[in-house]
Amino acid sequence: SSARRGMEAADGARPRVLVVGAGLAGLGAAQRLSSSRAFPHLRLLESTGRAGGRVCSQRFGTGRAPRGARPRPSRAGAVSGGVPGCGVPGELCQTGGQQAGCAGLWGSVPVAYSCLLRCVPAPVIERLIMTSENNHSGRFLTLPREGPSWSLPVRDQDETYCGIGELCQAGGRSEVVEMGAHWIHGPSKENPVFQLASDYGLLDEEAMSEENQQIEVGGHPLLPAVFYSNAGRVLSPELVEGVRNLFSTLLDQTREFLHVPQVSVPSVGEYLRKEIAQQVKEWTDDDETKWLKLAILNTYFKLECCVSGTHSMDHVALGPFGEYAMLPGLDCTFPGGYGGLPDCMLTSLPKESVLFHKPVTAVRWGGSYQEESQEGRTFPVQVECEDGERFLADHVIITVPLGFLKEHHETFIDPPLPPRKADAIRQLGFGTNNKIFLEFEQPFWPPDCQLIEVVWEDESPLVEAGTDLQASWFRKLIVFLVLQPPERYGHVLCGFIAGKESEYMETLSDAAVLTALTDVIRRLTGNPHLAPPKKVMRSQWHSAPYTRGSYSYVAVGSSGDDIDALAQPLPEDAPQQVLFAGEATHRTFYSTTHGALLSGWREADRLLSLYDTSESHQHKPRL
Ligand code: 6YU
Repeated sequence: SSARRGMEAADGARPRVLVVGAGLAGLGAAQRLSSSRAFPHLRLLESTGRAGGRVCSQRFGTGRAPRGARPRPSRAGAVSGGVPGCGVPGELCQTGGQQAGCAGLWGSVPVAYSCLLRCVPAPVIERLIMTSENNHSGRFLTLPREGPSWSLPVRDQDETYCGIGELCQAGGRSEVVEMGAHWIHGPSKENPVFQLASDYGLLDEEAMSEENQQIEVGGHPLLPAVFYSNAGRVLSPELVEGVRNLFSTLLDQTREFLHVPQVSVPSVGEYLRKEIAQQVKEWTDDDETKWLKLAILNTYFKLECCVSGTHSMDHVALGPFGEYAMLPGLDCTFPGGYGGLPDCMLTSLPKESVLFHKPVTAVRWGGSYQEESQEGRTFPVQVECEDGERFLADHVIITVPLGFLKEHHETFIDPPLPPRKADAIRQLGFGTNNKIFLEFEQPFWPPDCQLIEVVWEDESPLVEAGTDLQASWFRKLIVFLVLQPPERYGHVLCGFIAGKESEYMETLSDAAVLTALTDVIRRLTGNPHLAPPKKVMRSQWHSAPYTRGSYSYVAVGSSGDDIDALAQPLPEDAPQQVLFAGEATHRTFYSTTHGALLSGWREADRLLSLYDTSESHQHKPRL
């Protein structure tokens, strides 16, 4: 009809928007824009084959064969009990098991089990079924998608499904571990990642409890820890506690320089060392205790490097350090994997709008580009991908990591970025923090221990560290989380290692990493015969070509103004053509998932307000 043709013509005239990168920033921007009718022409271009970016859940370990589980033939599919009952016995369920009532209900949300072995809220699955091309193969319903593929439903009526297909063959199973983001930092009302994850039913009851949301821990949750030293002894908890209190008092002081016009030293590291040098003079302990206290302090320096994602705290600017904001709430994890969040966000987007394996190589702006097929209409932006495909648009939201921009911004954006923005990219910090997962047959740590910290007794923050990476890279790995609960994970440690040592570790083979860490653990335990870990897996964020590191920090020589400069769209006057989002563009929540998500929403809102259609503001994400 002519009315329909009219509507199509009106649609054709609507703005075209491209989003580059399907991490939380890109997904957040796309989700918000796609919930508005003002933006029917939305494309999300992602370089890799999956959504999530630095949110990346994978499976690891063989765990324990759960009681009562019989080895079963491998099955690519997964089970949905429909309602009620996802068919996965509570003890096997990734979402917290019976306690959370997973046999069919997640809180009040019916759940099904996906091929990724995650519990997925039923509304998401319904959408998947609606939006995907259904394909029945045997008893499994496979829903093909670009990116993660979903296999669903068909419950084995007469058997109790063990849910862990192929892994059951080995008599064990693997569990979800996080290669990237681990916690929701500050899970409480103001945290949009917490809110969205709660809406999707991805969190357990404890994380969502009011009590949990009110706990304030200043970014450093206390877990029952054991401190091992390289001399093969366990350090006295009293000694460690005293040193920890000293370090956290000093660290709190470093956040007080925000509005101080002139700071006496440029970096957090130098400030801490200056204060420690003062304090040492007043210590009345014997020499051995003094050295031990300094060695423990050195462990805390390395831990802080992991938190800030930097090689050395000497690289982290003192003045702006207090600008990073912390939200209340005891940090929590996703029982079924952090990746459930980007997966859910992805399913809310029109399928054809998301293109995987589409690395963008050039963003041209300020031009006048024309589609061959559509004469007359011109677009200011042209985006070119590695495979040569070009997309024209009115606006592009760039959400690639700062590490990628540092390496490519000179050729990636044309005309080049104004000097103020290019300087911000150069000056802000973007370092590496990696994880190394180790699975043991038997734990060497006590049953109630959730954190293992490593102290090298011959080190001190007041003495320059060695620089021979090959000989000593493993000394930078100073903390292991014990993945909880052991009934679910078996005996798996997650080590954190930051800085150049972490980047060096990425160049080694799995076998070399395993050998080096076996040696370290034998030294820590004083047991030269301790069995090596049976499995190792690690992240390699610095080598990842579309990330080039882990997360941003405000480096010496930069400030929060650089973050704002990075976030500034181009051109400065509306209508803006090139917009910037991503964790490194959030002035107070940089380096976090909630910073990333908020930055994506911020840029989507910028475009929404540009067109300011009353119909366009329906921010509630679609499940
Ligand atoms: C958090 C946590 N967490 C551990 C580790 C890492 C990170 N973070 P993305 O990179 O996700 O997306 C960009 C996409 O663009 C990506 O998919 C690319 O493939 C794509 N792309 C790139 N180039 C492209 C091209 N050319 N064309 C097309 N596509 C392209 N955050 O909240 N809790 O526990 C941790 C942790 C090992 C690596 C983390 C954590 C950081 C988050 O993961 C990260 O910020 C967001 O996921 C980024 O989303 P995005 O969309 O911006 O980019 C005082 C003070 C101290 C400050 N620090 C406090 C500590 C906070 C950090 N804590 C970290 C701790 C851990 C363990």
